Amino acid sequence: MKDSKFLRALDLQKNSIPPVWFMRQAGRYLPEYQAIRKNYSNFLDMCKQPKICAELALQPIDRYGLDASILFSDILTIPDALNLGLGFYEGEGPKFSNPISSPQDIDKLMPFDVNNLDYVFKAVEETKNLLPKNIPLIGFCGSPWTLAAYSIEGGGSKDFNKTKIFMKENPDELQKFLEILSNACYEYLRQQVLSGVNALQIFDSWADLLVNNELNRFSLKYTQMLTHLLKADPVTANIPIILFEKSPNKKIVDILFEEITCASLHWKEDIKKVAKKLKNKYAIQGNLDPKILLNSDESIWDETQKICNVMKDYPGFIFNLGHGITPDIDPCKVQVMINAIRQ
Ligand code: 1CP
Repeated sequence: MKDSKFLRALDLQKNSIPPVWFMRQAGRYLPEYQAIRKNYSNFLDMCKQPKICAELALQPIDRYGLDASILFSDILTIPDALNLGLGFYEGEGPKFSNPISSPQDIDKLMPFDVNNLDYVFKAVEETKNLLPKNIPLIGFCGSPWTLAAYSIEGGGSKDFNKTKIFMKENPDELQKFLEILSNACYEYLRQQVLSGVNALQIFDSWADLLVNNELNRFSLKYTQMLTHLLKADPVTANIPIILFEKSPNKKIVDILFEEITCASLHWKEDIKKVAKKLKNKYAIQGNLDPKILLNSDESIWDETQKICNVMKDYPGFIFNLGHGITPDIDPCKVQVMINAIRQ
């Protein structure tokens, strides 16, 4: 794909106008998404319809002319494929009917079969068919740690207390589970690449639950196991990898490792400081605080331009939010941000 500003940035090249896409760009803040979503009581049933997923992935591309598309799916498809029984029902987040409650549950897990996620790979193919030829598609997965946290907790949570207790009481079994998840993520991403994705993003959305050496021991070690597998495989070796760590207790510059192409910065990171350390080594994606999109147009314009100005000479900059967009954002405010980037 020759004409992609996004892929050029991942190749550490400068673009006169930075490419832009944003985390959770398809989803609940868009009325066109809600119009389709209302036909499904369980969100996962919608994710299992490849043609619908393709249509949803295209919605923000059609509306805003973004420079990259992200597969419409969810990170929790892997624990669902391990038979943990995922459902998303009215007014609730994700819930597992069969969570990991004890070390025995890990021993009893059925082997991961990537074919159970065929609906995702079909969604990749359908999305590629609809996308303009110069717009790349990003595939993704959750980090092994983040997937383990949801699997043990049985769904979303403010504090993930069950997970923290499980980690303290059963660290060896947890590591066994993390290894299973690392291999599953590898097979999952490999198949996404075979189906047509052009880049990969790993979401470590619960990195901030881990303190001190726990971050290395339970998260980064397994993300790295995953990226080693990807780099050792000729199918995936040359696919750029973007890493998002949500507000880890360490700075991103102290966490990154060789296999990563691009750091997706959380909004709490100081992009100017990070850019100084990462220049010519890693691409950077980020990092407007999504809450800024609740402010006045002037404020959105100023904050967006601030980031663009800091990054204007950085080889490999991709404009993004510092975490996913939230359902309370007015889609018109997103347009203000995009205009400020492209002005
Ligand atoms: O009710 C609804 O309409 C479902 C809302 C929704 C959507 C639109 C969920 C449930 N998932 C998604 C799609 C999704 N999820 C995408 C593709 C859309 C896009 O980005 O354009 C992606 C990339 C994700 C990734 C995802 N899912 C993450 C990582 C990113 C992040 O925000 O940190 C996480 C943590 C999830 C879990 C999840 N799925 C859905 C919800 C509400 C949640 C969060 C649960 C929680 O912790 O409370």
